[in-house]
Amino acid sequence: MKVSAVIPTINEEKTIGEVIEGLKSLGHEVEVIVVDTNSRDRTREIAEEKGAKVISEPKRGYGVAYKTGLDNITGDIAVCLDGDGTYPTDVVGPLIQILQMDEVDFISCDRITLRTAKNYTTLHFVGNSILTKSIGMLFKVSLKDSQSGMWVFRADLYRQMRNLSDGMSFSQDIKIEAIKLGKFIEIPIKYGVRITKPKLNTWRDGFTNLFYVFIKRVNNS
Ligand SMILES: Nc1nc2c(ncn2[C@@H]2O[C@H](COP(=O)(O)OP(=O)(O)OP(=O)(O)O)[C@@H](O)[C@H]2O)c(=O)[nH]1
Ligand SMILES: [Mg+2]
Repeated sequence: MKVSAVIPTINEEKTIGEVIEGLKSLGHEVEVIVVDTNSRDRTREIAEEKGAKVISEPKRGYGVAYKTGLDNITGDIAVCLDGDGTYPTDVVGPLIQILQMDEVDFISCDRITLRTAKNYTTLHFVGNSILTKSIGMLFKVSLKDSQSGMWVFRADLYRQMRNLSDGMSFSQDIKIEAIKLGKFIEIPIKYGVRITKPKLNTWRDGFTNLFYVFIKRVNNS
């Protein structure tokens, strides 16, 4: 069984090395693919030094980067997470075990259950709750964290997914598709504090994601 990790990056030189090291020390055969969009720092060089394959994706978009990365994986199990060091790599091994044992197809890591005021601001919590509840109502699903950016899943499931956004709303779309196509669960994880500048724009991306919840609902009907 082979594991493929995909990490989208823009200027993550401070943290990308530790994320790759964490994934490489899991004890599985792990292919790490970093999809980089025009970083002006040493992200690409560091990723290569740490043994990742770097794909340059000049077109901006979190979803664009993930589609490019996931189209290139060769493993049976995909692991996706940020390059900013906020998601824990040490839980990936157990998550893979759960995926194998329980015949689960898609695990999304939930940051809300164990959130603290420090790692998840009230503003983000309120925005996330509005999005998560809207998705819950429109798709009749029960979710804790619709915006989590860490997932472990069967690569085959991804190949069946349709209508995934190019922007930040890729994150909610991939969960909606996974719930539709397979056995989906959420597992609480401890989220870290971002030490560098986020690419996410809270208000712009919050409203855009809400808009795309409705677009997804129309596309799925
Ligand atoms: N290749 C690529 N990577 C991106 C793009 N936008 C964001 N990223 C990366 O995707 C990951 C998620 O972006 P973040 O800025 O951390 O967004 P977030 O996790 O929702 O928000 P924070 O809470 O601020 O961390 C990071 O590793 C970014 O570097 C993009 O357009 N292209
Ligand atoms: Mg992040």
